[in-house]
Amino acid sequence: MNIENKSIKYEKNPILTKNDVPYPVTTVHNAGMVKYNNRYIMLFRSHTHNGRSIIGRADSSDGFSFIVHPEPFLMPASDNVFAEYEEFGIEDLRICPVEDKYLLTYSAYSRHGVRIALARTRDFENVERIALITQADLRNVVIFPEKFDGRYARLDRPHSEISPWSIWVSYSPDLIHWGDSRVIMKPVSYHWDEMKIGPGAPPFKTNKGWLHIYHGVFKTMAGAVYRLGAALHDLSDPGKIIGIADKWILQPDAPWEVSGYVPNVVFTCGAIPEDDGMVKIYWGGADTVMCVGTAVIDDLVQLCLSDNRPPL
Ligand code: M1P
Repeated sequence: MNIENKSIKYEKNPILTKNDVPYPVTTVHNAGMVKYNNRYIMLFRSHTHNGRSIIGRADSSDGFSFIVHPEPFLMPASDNVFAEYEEFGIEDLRICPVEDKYLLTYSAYSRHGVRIALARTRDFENVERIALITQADLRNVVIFPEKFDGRYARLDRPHSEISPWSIWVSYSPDLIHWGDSRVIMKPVSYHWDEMKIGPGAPPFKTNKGWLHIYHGVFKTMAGAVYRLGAALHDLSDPGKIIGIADKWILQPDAPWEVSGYVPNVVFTCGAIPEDDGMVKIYWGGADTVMCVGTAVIDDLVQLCLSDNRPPL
């Protein structure tokens, strides 16, 4: 299956389902991804039987065949301030390699709304929760791997009633206090991402800019369709967008993407660039299973540069 004739969906998708999980869950989707000690680590979201989500871990030597750990990786917190804000579950974790550690950002759901929690690990065995780094009504936060003029940078996605949900950039001196926020990328009317957009995989460096795979949503009479797109950010100024591919790079068309817990969804939280110039893109299909595909990084960069749409 082609992604704009530039890349392929893996022929043995889905690569992980609830049947691969040794504890009771109803879905496996929207996983954060990283290559650590030459192994691929997947931190995936699962709905449990009460409808609330937890995070599991699966490992692989090739990025395609994964074995799930016997116990969940992260459960909603049971004490301190995190317990109050994770009461309804934790979702859509991203793994952001920053300096010598891995920052984990995930959606924390509670009676107060959804906000983003930040945790950190060095070894994927011990996880330390650091802080709740947004107020309510924010999802999908990815942190850039490097600092810019001494500050960390992130892409985030506040909810709004008067504007389609858009991608913003924010900065922080310490990863805990964030500000200097501004909108950098908005949905485009009557376009595949016209309803809302959101940060997807943590951006990775290419020689032309930071490549960011994001999701965009189009509303139809039969519901919303979630697709993936590509955007290129300036290497020294992540708030500056160099180009956004006009066409989507991936859309739901396999049976397990078209039908499932939420139909017509491909949603990414992780992509792994490889030394051979390829990138493995991972996505949840229909909020139910995990899938993978590969693309040539230079092809995605060219799509952003040569056939682009306005950021705002
Ligand atoms: O059901 C599709 C997706 O819906 C939400 O996406 P967004 O953040 O754009 O609103 C999230 O709940 C996501 O987990 C889910 O895959």
